[in-house]
Amino acid sequence: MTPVPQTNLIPASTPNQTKLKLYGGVKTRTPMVQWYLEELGIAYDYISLNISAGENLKPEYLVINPMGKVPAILDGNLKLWESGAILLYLAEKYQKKPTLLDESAQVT
Ligand SMILES: N[C@@H](CCC(=O)N[C@@H](CS)C(=O)NCC(=O)O)C(=O)O
Repeated sequence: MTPVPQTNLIPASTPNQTKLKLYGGVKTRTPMVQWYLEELGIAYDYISLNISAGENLKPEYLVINPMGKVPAILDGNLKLWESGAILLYLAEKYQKKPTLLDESAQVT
């Protein structure tokens, strides 16, 4: 997937009309989330931050994740970080999470 340019980290258009945005970087935990998005077949834009250059600590990214870490997603108005939380959110949103507690415990 081709990364989109860094200039506008938050899309100018109405968030609800935009594709999910995945913010990540090389040699990070981003591929876990990217893999799951691909598995689910969800359209998304990948914004690759240069962690070595400190792009994750710039104010425009801290609006997405005040902790300055990747991965993070912007889904509509929702800003979410922590790879595990993102995976659970996606599983619940796309109804891939088991409803039975004992089954759910196997994947969480
Ligand atoms: N527990 C977090 C860890 C996030 C994290 O530490 N990300 C690293 C890359 S894997 C990061 O953003 N490092 C950049 C920095 O600390 O400046 C998760 O699973 O998402």
